[in-house]
Amino acid sequence: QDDACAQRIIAAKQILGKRVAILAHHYQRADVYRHADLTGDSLKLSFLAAQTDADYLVFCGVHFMAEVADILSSPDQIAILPDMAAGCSMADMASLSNVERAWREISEILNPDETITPVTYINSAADLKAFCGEHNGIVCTSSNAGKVLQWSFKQREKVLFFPDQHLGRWSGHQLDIPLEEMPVWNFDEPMGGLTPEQINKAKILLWKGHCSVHQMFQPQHIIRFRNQYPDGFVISHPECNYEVCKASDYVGSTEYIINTIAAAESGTRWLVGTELNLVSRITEEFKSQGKIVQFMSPMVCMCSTMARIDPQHLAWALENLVNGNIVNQIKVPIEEAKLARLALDRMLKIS
Ligand code: CIZ
Ligand code: SF4
Repeated sequence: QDDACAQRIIAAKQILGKRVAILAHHYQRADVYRHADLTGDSLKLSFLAAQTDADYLVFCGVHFMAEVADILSSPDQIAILPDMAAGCSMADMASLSNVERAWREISEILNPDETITPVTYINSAADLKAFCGEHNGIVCTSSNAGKVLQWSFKQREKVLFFPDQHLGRWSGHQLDIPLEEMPVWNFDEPMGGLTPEQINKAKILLWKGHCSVHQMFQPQHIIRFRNQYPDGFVISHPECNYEVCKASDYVGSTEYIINTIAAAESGTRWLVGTELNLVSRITEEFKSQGKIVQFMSPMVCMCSTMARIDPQHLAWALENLVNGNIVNQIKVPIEEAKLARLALDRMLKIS
């Protein structure tokens, strides 16, 4: 059955030719990833999407990535997400209404538009990127969060960082901001559950959001590895919690993780704290170079929402294109896209 599906995908691709580009994120499952024309992290994929002449960008990733591809590509290109249920649980932890409420509540004690730069991780809905565009804020990725924070502090004294508290905390820590100046804004409570003193003192207000995949990695996984392999290296994604990042030798985005291990010497051993599909793929890839790459957790940590993009959905979306039907198009409303583009362009300019 798997084979039959793969054959359908290959056949549809052959008919569509250069009219279609299949993009796959690093976290994508192997049976989908193998059909990709372009691969990378969300930002790299969006750039690649904007550069191709393909009419249809079939995005094998999650919803916010297809939105960014739609925003950055030309107006006549069409972004398609093979399964609309492929969301990002972290992105869902920040909604426009909750962020707007935070902005209103903060304005009871200080003028947020004069004192706060809103920064949204690329893992967020387009309307939040638009909010940042409108309020002189900016987007960041896991590759450029530090640079984006530095830019933000040049604009205003404070940052509201959403949705990922861990990326915000780690990036702030890298800039020597003390943890007590980075309180978490709990949107379930009035005033984020913070006192006016805490808000006044804060350099970064972190959002109560996290990645359900990366939260599974724990410091004891690293301790166990180091006891067993004292010469081994530990590399983690900044969506991991602070203790895990602190205990790692290297912390960075998926592109950074891949490039760092690629540049390492043969014979080295690596413990990697990020999504399982990516780690399994590079374990195989680097084996031939004599590098041992192992997954950080004893549990299976996969991005289950991204895994919804399976060969069946991909085949279905492609065959519809063959028949002249566009299914599951991701189209960000024009005004929202314009504002989101502002916040994205600010990031692209400094990174
Ligand atoms: O931006 C991306 O693609 C994500 C989700 C992670 C990363 O570090 O590349
Ligand atoms: Fe979202 Fe986590 Fe999946 Fe990344 S791994 S897309 S942050 S749920």
